[in-house]
Amino acid sequence: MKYKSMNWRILFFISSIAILFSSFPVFAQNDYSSMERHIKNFDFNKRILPSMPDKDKKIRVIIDTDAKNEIDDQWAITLALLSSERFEIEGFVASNYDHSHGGPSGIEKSFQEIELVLKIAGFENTYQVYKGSHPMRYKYEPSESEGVDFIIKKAMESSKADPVWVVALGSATNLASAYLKNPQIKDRVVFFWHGRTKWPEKCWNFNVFGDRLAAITLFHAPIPLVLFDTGTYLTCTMEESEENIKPYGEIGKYLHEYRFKNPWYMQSDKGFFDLGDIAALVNPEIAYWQEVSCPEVSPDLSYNFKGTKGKILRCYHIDRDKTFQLLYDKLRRNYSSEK
Ligand SMILES: [Ca+2]
Repeated sequence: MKYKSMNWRILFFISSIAILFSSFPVFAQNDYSSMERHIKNFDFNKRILPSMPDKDKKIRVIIDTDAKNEIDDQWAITLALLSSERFEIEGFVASNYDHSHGGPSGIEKSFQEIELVLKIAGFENTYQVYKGSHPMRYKYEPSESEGVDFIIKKAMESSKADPVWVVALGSATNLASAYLKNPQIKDRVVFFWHGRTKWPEKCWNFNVFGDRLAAITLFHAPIPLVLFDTGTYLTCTMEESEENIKPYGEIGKYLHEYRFKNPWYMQSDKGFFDLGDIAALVNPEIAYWQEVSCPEVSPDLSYNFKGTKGKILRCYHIDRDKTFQLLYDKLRRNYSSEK
């Protein structure tokens, strides 16, 4: 009887210890520390340097966009939708953005805007749209969301020979988080990110400010990266969009008339930055590319070229007229009968 009572006490003691440990994030901390070691100890000579596939080759893309941020993402999404000869679109992820009408509600607004553009352009219920994550809290901790899980899922279905291209037109949160949650994706993806930074001085742009930790992760982790780093001059006058955008379908009308929502959107020096990313992907021949040493990014966002992070591909210029012409031609071809 005495022994039986002792056994129960021992069992109770062991159970209590197990419960105590399971209530602390011991393993999460180990994951966090091992991720830091994993990145710091990686041989960056082995970082995959992406190359742009010939324009005749089809590529699978996920489009990650802060669609409601301002005005250019809607134009970019439309060009992507009308480029089925180039893109097999796997789906969309709505990303965060941080200004007065975004912040905590930015992801939901981006999600609604993607759905709206798909509907107006005639692609309702054609593609999956997922909500992305709020900005990261810590350097090596992924910010979780269904959008991040979708990127991981599609990446793990892909291969080194046929990677999925994750095209990010907003902050880098979902890309960085997908990598941090499952580093195995690095051999199965190409991350194509709209940086438009102050190269070679500073990693300085609205998309960087939206999630600095995520932006820095794209440079510091062994991810195949294309940095779209140009496009400020991708401007379009009201007269030009009235002639070449507005007449073509409901979507053309929407894209043009959206400009009336804000005096800034109507200005002739307003850039349609993200249109450049999609145009460069549709036809890499209208853009200019360079293989560059990947810099480290300091906490003050200055670039430091130490030769420690391998190489990335950088788009440093794109032809303005050819960029817009791609969209104009496709709108005309697809919606002329609705004129
Ligand atoms: Ca954007």
